Amino acid sequence: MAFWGDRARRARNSIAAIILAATGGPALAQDDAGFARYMVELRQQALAQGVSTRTVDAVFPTLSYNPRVVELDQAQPGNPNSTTVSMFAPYRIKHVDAARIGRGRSTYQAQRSRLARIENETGVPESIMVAIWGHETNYGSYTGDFDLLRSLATLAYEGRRRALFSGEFIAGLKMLDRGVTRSELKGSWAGATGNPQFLPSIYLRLARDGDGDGRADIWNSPADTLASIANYFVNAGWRPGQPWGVAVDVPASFNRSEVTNRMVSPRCPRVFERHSGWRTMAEWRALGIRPRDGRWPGDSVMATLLEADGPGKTAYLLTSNYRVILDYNCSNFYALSVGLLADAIAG
Ligand SMILES: [Ca+2]
Repeated sequence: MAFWGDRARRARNSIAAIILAATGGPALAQDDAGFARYMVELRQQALAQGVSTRTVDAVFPTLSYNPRVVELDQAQPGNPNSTTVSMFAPYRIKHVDAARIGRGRSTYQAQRSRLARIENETGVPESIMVAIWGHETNYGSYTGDFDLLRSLATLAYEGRRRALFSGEFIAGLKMLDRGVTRSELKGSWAGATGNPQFLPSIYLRLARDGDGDGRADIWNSPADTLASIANYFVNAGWRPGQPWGVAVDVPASFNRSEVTNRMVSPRCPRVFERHSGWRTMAEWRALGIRPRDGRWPGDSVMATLLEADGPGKTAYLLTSNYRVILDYNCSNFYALSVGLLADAIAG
């Protein structure tokens, strides 16, 4: 099936490339010959950036264009002209469900002493580490089976974000130089690998050895996985002792224009444009915002307001620690779900 499917697709792609070339459109020929030509260039880049000849010689002959990866990349949502604002509630029901909370609690119990030690060392809450693990790979039960280097080489060739993916491809080669095996280098179609779904550059920079055997094994070792997630959070600026945020009620009379955020974030602006400007918790209380479950960070803590399901529904006041979760994956639904799953696991 795959054979015939790929052949048909290659034929279509070639025709599309000819039409595009004839009409003066972008001539991004997505075929095997173009891929092979680009691999010559990428090989030179890898060597120039210090990857060993041994690794380069072992990997390049095995690489081929993966049309499935390009299909998945092009099916990504995120049309910049779209004005649809989705609601959080349906996402929450699907991602913070009883099964994921239950598995999170048993993971928490099973890793208890390890989690406590890492929290002591880093200040990153145990429940947040577990919730990230749960969200990324359902606690390691699904870490992806795409050949990472084939995916990254294909995405680099596709060219939509070539600088990003060629860099990640070369970082993947450096992982092999560090002793990671090719069979371990599996993951999502978009190049994330292991229990915490790190991109190769993140692995090189932030993965940690949590069990003392000298290697950061984010594929098989829970200790290394949790230590690596915590290290990511420390590096992204997690503030110990502060919650990610709290669920709140907003009064009917609330004047939203008073708290509008007029800054445009250079990083994922569509995620941040749904947030209000920053106020202290004391200021939010003075504006009539009330906690839903009694929890309330200190009065001087700064937070933004996010009405993820629109006015009249549960809203959230979000601290700078929420931004750290967004740093891991820049999506409000993702970050809210991680925070809520962490609370459910701890509670
Ligand atoms: Ca280890």
